[in-house]
Amino acid sequence: MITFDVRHYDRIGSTNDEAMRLAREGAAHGTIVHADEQTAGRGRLSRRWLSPPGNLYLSIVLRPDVPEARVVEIGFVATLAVADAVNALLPRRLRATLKWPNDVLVSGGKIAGILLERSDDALILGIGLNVLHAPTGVSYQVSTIVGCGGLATVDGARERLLSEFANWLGTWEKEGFAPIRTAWLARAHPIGSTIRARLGERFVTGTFAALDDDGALLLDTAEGRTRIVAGDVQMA
Ligand code: BT5
Repeated sequence: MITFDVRHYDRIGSTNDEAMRLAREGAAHGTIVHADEQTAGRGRLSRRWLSPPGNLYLSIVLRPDVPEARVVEIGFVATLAVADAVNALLPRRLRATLKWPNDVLVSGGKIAGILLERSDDALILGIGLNVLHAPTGVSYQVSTIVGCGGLATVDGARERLLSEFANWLGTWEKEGFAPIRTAWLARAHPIGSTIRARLGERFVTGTFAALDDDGALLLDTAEGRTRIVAGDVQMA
């Protein structure tokens, strides 16, 4: 079972950048950078992650013993951990739903973001979770734990998230991707949902057919079955 060594910072540029720096200095598997506030929080594809005080921002140094092709599976492990932590903190009538690949939504709003990056021989798993503060100026709907009627402090959310992550990571290490895939599907948009995906410069619309054995999205479109390995999708 992974053990965590949490390093806390009041304010930092990006916890992923600091975790990368520590990883280059040899930081161990399970080293965590947690900041109260980020001034240069990052999303995927150079997008910004708005990071005012009141939410959870952390990055975990991971040194898993798996081939490069399986690294993407860790994003799904993290997504499940976030979803289960969020569910534990929300009132029972509300549940987190997942959108491929790593979005966690509550009441249609994005409550968390996951950014998995490589740093030489380590992986850096960055997680942002909106606990108290819903940032404004975001182009789509945003949710927070407290805004959805949940009860949580940032430190309480961190403890819950890390315990869920340790459990799901242990399952993945022992049993591989199959149980992760099954659990992800149970919390995600149903098979048959209409999804619009960006493929480079163009968009395709199709119905969700399956999550492939390696985490790729399988869509049934007018052009036949399409396999999407990376990118953004919207529910149409
Ligand atoms: C993500 O990117 O969802 C990954 C975000 C990862 C953030 C964590 S925080 C700790 C660690 N350190 C970092 O520097 N980053 C990681 P993406 O799918 O590209 O979504 C980014 C988009 O989400 C932005 O373009 C905004 O529209 C929206 N957004 C920005 N801040 C948000 C927030 N706090 N809550 C919800 N949506 C937000």
